[in-house]
Amino acid sequence: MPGGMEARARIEELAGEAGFDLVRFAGAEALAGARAAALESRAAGRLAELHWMTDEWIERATEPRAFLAGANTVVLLAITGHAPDPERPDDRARGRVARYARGRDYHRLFESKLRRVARNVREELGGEARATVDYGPLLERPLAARAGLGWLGKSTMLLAPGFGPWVLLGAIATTLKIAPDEPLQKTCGSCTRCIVACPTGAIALHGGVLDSRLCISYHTIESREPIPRELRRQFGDWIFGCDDCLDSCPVGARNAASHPDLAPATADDAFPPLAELLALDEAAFRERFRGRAVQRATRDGFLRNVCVALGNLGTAEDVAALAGALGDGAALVRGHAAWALGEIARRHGHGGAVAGTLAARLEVEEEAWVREEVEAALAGLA
Ligand code: B12
Ligand code: SF4
Ligand code: SF4
Repeated sequence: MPGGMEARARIEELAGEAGFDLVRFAGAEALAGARAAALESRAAGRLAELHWMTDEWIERATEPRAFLAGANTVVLLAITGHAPDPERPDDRARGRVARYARGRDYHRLFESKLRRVARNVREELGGEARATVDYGPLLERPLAARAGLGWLGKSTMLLAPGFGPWVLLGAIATTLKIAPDEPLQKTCGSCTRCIVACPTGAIALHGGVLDSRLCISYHTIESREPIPRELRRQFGDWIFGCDDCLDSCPVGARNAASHPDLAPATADDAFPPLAELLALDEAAFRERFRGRAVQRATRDGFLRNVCVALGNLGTAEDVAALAGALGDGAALVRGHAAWALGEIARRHGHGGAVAGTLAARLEVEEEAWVREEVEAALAGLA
């Protein structure tokens, strides 16, 4: 079985042909430090309700040999995605989608590229090879740090020299023995910009630790629950993910290079007009976001996010759409629509009309949590 420099050079070539921007190699030993840190985060509740991230998942995700028996090397592959914002029309209330999710779903992009490289590793180089991206069972950031692809920043993002946090990661474990790259001797130094920029204080003051319970990205993408009322105003216009800690990072900030397969976003992809999104039923949601990462939020979760953004930015123009959402089939949407109506009325007046709409809902609403949201909104208008 060929290994060493020959295999390394061929894998670099295959990765380049598949369209990866960066490739580095790590040894496949267990990630003991990351395992301890992740288990501690889970025990402390900082992984929130990521149900799939059990202790067993963490044990496996920090043991490349559980992912691929006999693994000797993990190849880390990255593409860069820092497309600049399209111009934001100033016509009506618009939300904001995290940059990575504005175009084609990068998971699909990675899956086909990684599969191609892994197949070639098996067929040409004769090693076993297994690929994974994001939701697969390997912790990618600590592996990428081990491979010297970047360093772990205070935002918890992996920062790659020249690109900063604007890299997405995938990995291929292989039985081939390839000399690993060295970790970088770099740190964030005295910089604290991401900690200051985070609207909800989700990053620990000393950096390097994230509390998902406070993270906008967690709530708008992963959580299927109500967004805690005390956090909603901090969400601003984010409706899927959040880039505030990435945008604040000076590393790679001036490099707007983006992978050609991540299509440049249109204004409506990056900043969708909010009110019209409330009209999406299940089928229309699937159609509107076909092949996009936004689907992960689910229709009800996404409309919940839209309501929160409207509560933060909406005007009298948006009251009719929210009043409609107050009758939505999903309690999650109805409850957040009530909150948003209360916020708009508080900011823009129209308290009387909104109070009437909310009171009418209370007459028919049966869900206890939604009733509580409607009552809280009414109390705010009293
Ligand atoms: C769960 C998850 C989330 C969760 C939790 C994130 C978190 N920070 O824990 C939520 C939903 C909040 C999230 C948000 C985002 N995510 Co995310 N997420 C993941 C996922 C699936 C697992 C990460 C995880 O297990 N976190 C738990 C913590 C405990 O582990 P960790 O952060 O990976 O590793 C830490 C510890 O191990 C510790 N550590 C490591 N070694 C050592 C050694 C010692 C001694 C010690 C003490 C500690 C230590 O430091 C690491 C960094 O803090 C990965 C993909 C993957 N399979 O790895 C993507 C991933 C991390 N996410 C990614 C992205 C792009 C994002 C967002 C930018 C999306 C967005 N725009 O909204 C945000 C950024 C938020 C942020 N500041 O991290 C990218 C990050 C790329 C990069 N350059 O870092 C990844 C790698 C996906 C990918 N395939 O590219 N994400
Ligand atoms: S993604 Fe947003 S909310 Fe989460 S840590 Fe970064 S800035 Fe804070
Ligand atoms: S903003 Fe500063 S502290 Fe935060 S990750 Fe970037 S360099 Fe590190």
